[in-house]
Amino acid sequence: MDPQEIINDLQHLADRFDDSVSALATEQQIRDLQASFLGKKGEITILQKLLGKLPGESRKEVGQAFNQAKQRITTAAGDAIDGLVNREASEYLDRHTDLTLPGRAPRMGRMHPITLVMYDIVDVFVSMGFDVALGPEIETDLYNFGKLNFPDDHPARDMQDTLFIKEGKTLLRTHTSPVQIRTMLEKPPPIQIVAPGAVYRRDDDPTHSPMFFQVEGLLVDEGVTFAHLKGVLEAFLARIFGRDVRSRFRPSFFPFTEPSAEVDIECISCKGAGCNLCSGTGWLEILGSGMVDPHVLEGVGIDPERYTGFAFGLGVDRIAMLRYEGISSIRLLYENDPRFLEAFRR
Ligand code: FA5
Repeated sequence: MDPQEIINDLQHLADRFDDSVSALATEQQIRDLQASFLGKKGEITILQKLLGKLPGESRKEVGQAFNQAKQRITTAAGDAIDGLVNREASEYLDRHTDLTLPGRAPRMGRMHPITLVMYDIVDVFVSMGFDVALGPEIETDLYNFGKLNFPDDHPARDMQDTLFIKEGKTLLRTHTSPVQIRTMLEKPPPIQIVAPGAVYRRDDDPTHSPMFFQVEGLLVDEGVTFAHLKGVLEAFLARIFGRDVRSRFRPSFFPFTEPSAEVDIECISCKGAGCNLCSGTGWLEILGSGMVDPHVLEGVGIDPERYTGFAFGLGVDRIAMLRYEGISSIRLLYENDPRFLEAFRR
């Protein structure tokens, strides 16, 4: 047989495959057609048996033509099957997609109630001219206690059950007051800062959490008096709880302030009559404050004869619980149950 004739036949076979495959409607039909060309008894397989009878010099050329024809048929069969699958998929989507259905809104994240309250608190002080200062949560014993006038063996150190990292050296800060020390060591007066952040204590009950948030305030300048402290805090309480909230300053003790006062507001639940929330007292404690102790000023190189200052530290969680009445346990603020958090939209 003439080698050129075989090459022509192969081309015609591949063309015929192309023509026939485009009319087929199922994958099985395509596979059957492919087998009738390339299978054991397929037309190309039978033709290939002639290859051995060809003169040696033309075998190579004809062999290549066989390979090309087989390749064309295999590729065309694959393409035809892909086309069928795509067509079926888009027909399925056409049948089952209802473009008139409303879309599904993505779930939006929102700010945590503690963050919301913390921002509100900081905003009030910033509007009064305070700058924001930050400090590390892993603190030295020296800044958390020593420089704040807690003597080594003073029982005041036990007042705040401390989570030590290295006893006597490093710890998780128990309050935001060390930011006072860092700020005063960094720059001379006038100083007017608020320091928000997380603090840690060995505390765990419905109103105390092992990790909670405080906002510290510090103002140091010439001629600062207790009247300034009272004025700033009363203005702050009016902004956060409303103009008519009653407050009282109660004498207290902190090693780093003298005199010291804790500030209570009239119970927002019973309006002073006495209830469970205020343990029957009619008042709720929300912050500690006082005039910066002259020893503390001296310890950071500020002349206490020239400068005086006031400081305060408030519990953000406590304010959040009062603000959003109905938060009965501080733990709710830290469990991060989405059903609880979704209630605080803004
Ligand atoms: C202090 O931490 C002082 N550093 C505050 C201070 C600053 C006084 C500057 C004077 C000058 P105290 O331990 O009372 O003080 O804590 C302050 C507030 O933090 C409390 O009024 C309370 O609202 C809140 N608080 C204390 N412990 C917890 C706790 N475990 N969980 C949640 N809130 C707490």
